[in-house]
Amino acid sequence: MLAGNPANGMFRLFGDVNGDATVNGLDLAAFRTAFGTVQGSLAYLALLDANGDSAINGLDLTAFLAQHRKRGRPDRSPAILATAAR
Ligand SMILES: [Ca+2]
Ligand SMILES: [Ca+2]
Repeated sequence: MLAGNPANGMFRLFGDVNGDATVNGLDLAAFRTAFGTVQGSLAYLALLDANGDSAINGLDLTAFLAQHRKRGRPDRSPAILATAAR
């Protein structure tokens, strides 16, 4: 399996549930749904389990909030988009 990283475009920012390369309110809503679940629960999302302990809890919330409002792909930064629009 090919490992994800920014260079091959397969990198996903932690907390980016919907894959739009930004961690924002939409992802927070998904996090809230998964919060308090454990592996095996329908609402459990492994990609939100920051520390890999098979539970989505406060430790993962701390990691999620650290990512909030971050963008995952440098080529989508506003400065690059402004340059491309010229
Ligand atoms: Ca997102
Ligand atoms: Ca966890």
